[in-house]
Amino acid sequence: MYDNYPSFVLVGHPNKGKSSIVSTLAYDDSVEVSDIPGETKKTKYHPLKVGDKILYKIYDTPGFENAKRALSWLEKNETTSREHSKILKRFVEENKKSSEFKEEIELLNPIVDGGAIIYVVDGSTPYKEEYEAEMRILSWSGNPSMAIINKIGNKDYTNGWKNALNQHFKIVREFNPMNAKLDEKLKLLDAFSAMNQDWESSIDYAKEALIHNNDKMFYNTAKMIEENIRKSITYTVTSSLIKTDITDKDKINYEEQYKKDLIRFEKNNQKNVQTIWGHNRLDSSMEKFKFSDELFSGDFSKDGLIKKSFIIVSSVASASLAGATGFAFSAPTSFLDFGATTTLTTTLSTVGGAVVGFTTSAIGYNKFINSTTIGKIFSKKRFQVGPMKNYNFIFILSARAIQHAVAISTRSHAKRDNMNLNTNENSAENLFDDTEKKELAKISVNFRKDKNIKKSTEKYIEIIMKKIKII
Ligand SMILES: Nc1nc2c(ncn2[C@@H]2O[C@H](COP(=O)(O)OP(=O)(O)OP(=O)(O)O)[C@@H](O)[C@H]2O)c(=O)[nH]1
Ligand SMILES: [Mg+2]
Repeated sequence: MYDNYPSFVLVGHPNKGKSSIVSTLAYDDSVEVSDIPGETKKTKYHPLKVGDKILYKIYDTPGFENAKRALSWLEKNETTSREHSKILKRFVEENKKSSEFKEEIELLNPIVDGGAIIYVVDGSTPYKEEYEAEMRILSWSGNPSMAIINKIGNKDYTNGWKNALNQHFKIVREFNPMNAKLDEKLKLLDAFSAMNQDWESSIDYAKEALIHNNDKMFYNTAKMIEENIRKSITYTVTSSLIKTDITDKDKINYEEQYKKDLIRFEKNNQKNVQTIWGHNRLDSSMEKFKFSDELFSGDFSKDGLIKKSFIIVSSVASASLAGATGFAFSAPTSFLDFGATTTLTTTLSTVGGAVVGFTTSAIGYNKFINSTTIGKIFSKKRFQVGPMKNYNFIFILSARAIQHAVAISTRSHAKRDNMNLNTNENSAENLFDDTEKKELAKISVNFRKDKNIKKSTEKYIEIIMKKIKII
């Protein structure tokens, strides 16, 4: 049945971390994990696939419920030990419909089909004789097998367990699904492959695929962060209506819109990064980005490169003569520094006769070009919030994205709690060295000016990769 790929079946007592181990090995946070014993009711498998090719399957099974009685059934029907695997098959066949051995049948199904046994125990609770029946039942299959000691609590009974497990299993390994890094997962796969030489090439290939996949996830994360940073740095909110007067209320609304959008972009980016890492169910939160003065008053530079005052709002306006020259020029725009408040400026664009009003940001970011013929009205106003001109913005946004990405990429898929990240805005100060700060400041300008985008993007991704790929 399992012709060219191995199947590994995680079995054991209820509540010992079988599903947690499956979760972390399969990079899947949808596996049912719970502190209530008996959470897993049905056997489920998780294939590791590269393209369409299955490299191995991992089975998550319910814990034993009636091991002692199941063993008596087997012993009652025992003929010779050579017949053990046949009798185990018969046990599964004949008790399929019984409610007494529901869990046993579920967990033995993939084993009688030839799956390798991975027996999971908790090293923080002592070995007791009741486990003996489970191990003996498993040995009746004659299948390749090994044991994993997962230390759930703080107490340590590992040595006692080792003594007992060594009687039944040639391979005994310690593994903690809550904090196992890639390296430890690869080592566990080596142990899997040691159960049967025929699986070596399949497992080697799987290991390579996991390493490759891991690199790819880091790259995709950095790319995702880059896209969001670029979008955020260049983002503007522009009034859609040209009015003669913009009230203070309007100004606040545009400003609020701008802030809300940036926060939304960041949240979306975090969701995307979580998806890259297979944390699809994770409910994460991060302290909100604060658009405070203090945040932007920090000086991140050694040589004044970044020491510039903060502008959240750039005034935008342009006047242009409609006609032969088209949008011949854009009027010089003043940049106003607002240390404390974010303010909107209004600008006037008047040209006698027919007026074409359009906006463009003075720093050359020309994405927003909107022309409206207004007829004979002489003066009209347009409002724009953004793009963020403060140099600190790229550091702070990047540091937040890095903090989140590291938390996600190191998070075990076995965890089921929410993730709440507290932020320390000053961490941006220490996260980057001087060279990186200069590079980031340059990248920030390039992004805003829509200049050297390819090179800036590559450089930015390189810096982010260096910061997130810490394992
Ligand atoms: N701290 C800690 N908790 C763990 C560890 N492994 C499992 N747990 C917790 O132990 C509980 C049981 O884990 P599961 O993975 O659901 O156990 P199971 O063996 O699949 O349980 P059943 O499906 O009920 O047989 C869950 O609350 C897990 O979060 C560990 O290594 N450390
Ligand atoms: Mg389970």
